[in-house]
Amino acid sequence: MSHSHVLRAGFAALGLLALASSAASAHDYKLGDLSIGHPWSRATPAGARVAAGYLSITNSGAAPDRLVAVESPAAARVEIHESSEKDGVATMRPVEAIAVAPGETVKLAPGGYHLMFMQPKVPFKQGHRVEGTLRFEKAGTVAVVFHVEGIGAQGGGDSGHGGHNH
Ligand SMILES: [Cu+2]
Repeated sequence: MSHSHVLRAGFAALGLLALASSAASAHDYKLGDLSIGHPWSRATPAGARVAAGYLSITNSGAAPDRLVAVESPAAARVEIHESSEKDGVATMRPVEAIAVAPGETVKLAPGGYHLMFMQPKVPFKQGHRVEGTLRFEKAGTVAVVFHVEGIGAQGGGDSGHGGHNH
């Protein structure tokens, strides 16, 4: 077994896949009437106690659903947060769930709803793949992979400037 295989096995045990994915996969997920678009995260500085997670949820069905829980082997736990700004101060608080109405797309993005990986087991580095499981009240669970982008990333994979090629 080569050194790099040993390293990969270690990352996999933490839910972090250090593999280069094949180019330009669509990177979205289907669960019943829900589609999950482009889960991504931001690289964290060494010693960071939290890492963020972002994605979009589209409900093409006729009934509302709610994202109620997220799990990941890469962190002690994952919380659902909402950021807001009050008097020029950015704050965030945990929320119990994120509702997605029929026909609606909800984006988890910097400055709004996001997932918070609490106590990541290793720093998230650009190029890492972080496994997670999303649990919806009605649709059930779906496994997704978060692509870790650079520290300054704003989620360019959805905005169409050159596409998402890692
Ligand atoms: Cu947060």
